Amino acid sequence: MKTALITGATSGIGKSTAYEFAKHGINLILCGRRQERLEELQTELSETVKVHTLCFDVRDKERVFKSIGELPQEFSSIDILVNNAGNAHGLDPIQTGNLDDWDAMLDINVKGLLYVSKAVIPKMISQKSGHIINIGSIAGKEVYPNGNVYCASKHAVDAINKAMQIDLNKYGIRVGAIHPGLVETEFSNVRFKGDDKRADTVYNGFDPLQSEDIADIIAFVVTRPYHVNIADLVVFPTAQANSTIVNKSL
Ligand code: NDP
Ligand code: 8X3
Repeated sequence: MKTALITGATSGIGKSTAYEFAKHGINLILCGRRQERLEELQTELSETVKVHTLCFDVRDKERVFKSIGELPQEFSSIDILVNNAGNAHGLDPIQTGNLDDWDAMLDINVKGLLYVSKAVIPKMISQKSGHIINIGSIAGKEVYPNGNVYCASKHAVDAINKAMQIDLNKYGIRVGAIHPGLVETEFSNVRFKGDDKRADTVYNGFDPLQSEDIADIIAFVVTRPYHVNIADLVVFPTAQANSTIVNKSL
């Protein structure tokens, strides 16, 4: 039985991936900051697979390394890492951007992903196998108005994904990124700091992706034969052509 560590498992894409992996019999290490949500997931998913939860902020270097370094024996070898934790904070032009938002996006989406990866990779190297899925974004392939620092953080994820593919190649570790377009999750509620009305407008008038759509793809990616590595995948809702063109008349 395989074990997967999923960051950002308390909501959206990470949460749906936890449910999808459980259906495939994959044991779970679920991470996030919201302890209550982690407990709810543990109660529910433990009926199907073994579940361990880790409550930490990915920005907290020490907690990240301690938590992953001190995993109980039955969870200590990790076959799959889903680097999913992340968010956009704000949507402002570069000249008026909020410095705390910038710090949050770069510290969580980029540095947090690096810390978790550095804590997990030695385990995969010693096992001579492993699979890292980096959740990027279309914002890591294009830049859109007012997306500036979020786009920079996701371009960094795209670069880190490619770098991991090169550096980990000799260890037989699979590395790939999935870059979704618009997925209806708590993403926009976080981006607009709890302004739920504004968040809803992002997904109104068309059929956006749901977190289950991405989870389904992640499950497909990790269930391919070991010689198959899906390296880089962009996924849009049908109504979306790129970051700025969304057909709301369908
Ligand atoms: P959600 O807001 O629903 O989920 C974000 C998850 O990240 C939560 O589980 C949250 O958990 C976790 N998280 C956020 N900050 C931290 C932190 N500092 N430390 C630990 N965990 C953290 O959004 P999505 O599911 O949509 O986002 C998941 C990923 O998908 C992100 O990387 C996002 O950039 C990417 N993405 C999203 C798209 C979309 O349109 N929704 C499109 C393309 C990419 P908690 O608060 O409990 O810590
Ligand atoms: C999330 C998709 O277009 O809001 O990464 O940046 S977008």
